[in-house]
Amino acid sequence: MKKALITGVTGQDGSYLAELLLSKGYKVYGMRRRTSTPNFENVEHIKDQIEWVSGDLTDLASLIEAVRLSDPDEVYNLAAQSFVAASWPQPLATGQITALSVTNMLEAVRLVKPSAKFYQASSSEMFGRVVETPQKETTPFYPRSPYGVAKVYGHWITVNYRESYDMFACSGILFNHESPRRGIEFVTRKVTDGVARIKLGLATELRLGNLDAKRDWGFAGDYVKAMWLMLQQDQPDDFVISTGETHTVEELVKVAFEYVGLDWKNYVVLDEKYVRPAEVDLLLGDCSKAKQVLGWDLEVDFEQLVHMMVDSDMKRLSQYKEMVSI
Ligand code: NAP
Ligand code: G4F
Repeated sequence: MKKALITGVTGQDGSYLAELLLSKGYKVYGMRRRTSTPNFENVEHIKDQIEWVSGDLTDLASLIEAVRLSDPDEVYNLAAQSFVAASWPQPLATGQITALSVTNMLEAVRLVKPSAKFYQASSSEMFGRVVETPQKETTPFYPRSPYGVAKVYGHWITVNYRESYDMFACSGILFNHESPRRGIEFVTRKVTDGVARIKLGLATELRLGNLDAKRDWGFAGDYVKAMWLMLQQDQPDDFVISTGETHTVEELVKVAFEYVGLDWKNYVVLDEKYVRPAEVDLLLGDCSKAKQVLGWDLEVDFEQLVHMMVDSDMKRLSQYKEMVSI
């Protein structure tokens, strides 16, 4: 039985990855940090199948202990301060958690189990003010947020440990991926939650920032398969994972509102509060290397993804509405 350690297992990707690895017969160790009010929402259905280890990315001793306890064949480093907008008001915390802590995790693996295969969650946000389109593995980085800068550090330190210590360390440069388990602040989920609230009479408007930004949005359930595939190769390498399609935030809004029979123009209010100090205007990934080398492909397209998320929020909020009206 293979053993995997996942950091960030309670997040969107961690929960889908844990499901995937459990279905493949892995023993899954999930690392979570202590919080006053624990949140297992994304993993409630598999909570009892996960071996829980306590650890905080910023605390090397706890990571060493997590690696020692789990003795993993594979380590998936998914934990991060992952919300771009929060990285301007909290640049230092973002740097500690999303950048420097990658070195903590790599050190823990190097010291305790250097033969373990290591996956680092890199991001298309590193391309920022893009210097070529579509973006691929060789496209230079130009990050536009403290989060993007932190991810560039995480990316290069992973490459550096691979080259310095001959560790099997891979970096997945993943473009935006979403699901019903996406955090509520991210634009896709904010929109599908907002659409459901308006449809059910729980809200009258949806306040958003820049509607012109373009993103390459895929389904998280498809993307975690690529993470696993990267660690099944003979040689460690870095891969772009994307859909190869880009859509504006306005298109996202239109598809979501139309799905429930509403015209978005009657409900969306532009609010400066959600406009960022520096924007990433366009992301569009070229994942031909992953298709060729990993044999990876998508199953869910953009419309199916938005519909899936609206359906899920409609269901959740209908149940809530019924409950409060009893
Ligand atoms: P997410 O839902 O925000 O999950 C982040 C996870 O990290 C949560 O479980 C969180 O735990 C944990 N965490 C945060 N700080 C921690 C700390 N100091 N110590 C231990 N755990 C900590 O993120 P996601 O969307 O699943 O993304 C997974 C990874 O991929 C992240 O590194 C993200 O930056 C990267 N990424 C995401 C995308 C995307 O589109 N989703 C694209 C490219 C890259 P708490 O519940 O305790 O906060
Ligand atoms: O959903 P977002 O907050 O995601 P963003 O900034 O692209 O970052 C996500 O994808 C990255 C990969 O490229 C990950 F590394 C990162 O961890 C995260 O998962 O915003 C998407 C776009 C932005 O252009 C933003 O300005 O939507 C625009 N937007 C417009 N109104 C909004 C809003 N974003 C949010 N969150 N909230 C708004 O009201």
